[in-house]
Amino acid sequence: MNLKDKISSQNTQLLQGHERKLAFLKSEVDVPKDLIQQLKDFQIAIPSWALGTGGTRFGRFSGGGEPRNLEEKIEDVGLLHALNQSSGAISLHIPWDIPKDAHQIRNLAAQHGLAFDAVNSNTFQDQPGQTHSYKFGSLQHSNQATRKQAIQHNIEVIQQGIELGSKSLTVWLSDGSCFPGQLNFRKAYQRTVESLQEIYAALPSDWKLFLEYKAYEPNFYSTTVGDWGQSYSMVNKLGEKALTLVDLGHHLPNANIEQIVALLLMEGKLGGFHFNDSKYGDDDLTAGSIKPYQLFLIFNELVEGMDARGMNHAKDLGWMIDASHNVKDPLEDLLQSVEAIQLAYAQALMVDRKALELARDANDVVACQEILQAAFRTDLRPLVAQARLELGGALNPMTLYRSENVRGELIKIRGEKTQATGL
Ligand code: RM4
Ligand code: MN
Ligand code: MN
Repeated sequence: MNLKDKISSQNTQLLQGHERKLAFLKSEVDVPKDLIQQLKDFQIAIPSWALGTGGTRFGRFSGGGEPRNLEEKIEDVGLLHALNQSSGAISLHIPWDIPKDAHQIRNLAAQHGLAFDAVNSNTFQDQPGQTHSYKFGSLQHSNQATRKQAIQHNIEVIQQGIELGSKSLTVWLSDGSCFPGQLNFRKAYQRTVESLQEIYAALPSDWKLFLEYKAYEPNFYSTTVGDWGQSYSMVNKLGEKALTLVDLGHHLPNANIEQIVALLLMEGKLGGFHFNDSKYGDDDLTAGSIKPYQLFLIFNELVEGMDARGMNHAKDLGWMIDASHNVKDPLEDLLQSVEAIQLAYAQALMVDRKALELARDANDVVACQEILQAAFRTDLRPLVAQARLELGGALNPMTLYRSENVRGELIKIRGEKTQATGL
């Protein structure tokens, strides 16, 4: 039996229970009439570097059956998409994943219903045969030839992306310093902007450049694009195709990410997201696993802010997961993340915005909390399942993945000892 048949046979078995839960939910709350369609339109890109087991500097414990090449990574994302119909794009990190034959890779992805999301450059590691080292930075480097090399790499990544049909470049820099005194902050900033300007000049007219910030790691004293303010001031200097990218794990503890998102959106400078969750720093844990309320609050601002600007929820921002799976099966982890993101989005769509604005105007703080939490605490899983069902996905992707022993089958084909490129 192929996967499609397995999905429909599971759906037949689960249908009655699902319909009962959905009918109950609809009898309890008003579901906006476009909500299911909005969920169906919302696709979340999967990073090519998160399909294998992740590690820390202390070790890496593979679960086996990891994709051995780009083709197998595309198959994995295709599998996720077949199950949830919401992972319809893959994002490549170059040079971890360089398509040998872009045409053939594009066709393979299309067979799985996948598009290519942002391409990501890598100037945080030295590559074999590279002339200049990035040990002391890339776009900020004191040596002009090193900067040139890093700029050239980004331009090459854009060219790879054009062949794949990508429409955006994500730049994340590890540039910064590890000790006080090491860096002239002003010069590092200016060099970085000048380097980014050269990259920006190579961007096709219908492309976007996302500049991702991160507070620390691998540099531990300063990071040259360390927070949203630094990214925002740089993208403003570059031009309208340059936007800030928010990775949820890249803030200092307790940062109010929802407020950052609201303001960047208001200024027209929010480009996209890297979803994950964290307890401490860039932990790259499953989205919604630690702070699901924060994820909802972020989506609450996103929905409000995008509607205020008349934006298309599904298309006008880049939606991507950026995670690392150290103890879970990567595919199971990604299924959980996608579902958590969809749930947070659905909850945000359920917020009674008129009532919330009235309560705000009346300074009725209690009512404001009641309204938000009414949406957050309602179990909306039947709505997400319904969207999947209507798209031909599985009512319960996780149980199907497990009952069909998908990982076991992948291990049979790929082996126990495979190691995917990536984190
Ligand atoms: C960074 C950042 C980037 C990702 C790399 C692998 O912390 O999140 O988006 O490309 O990790
Ligand atoms: Mn990221
Ligand atoms: Mn990160």
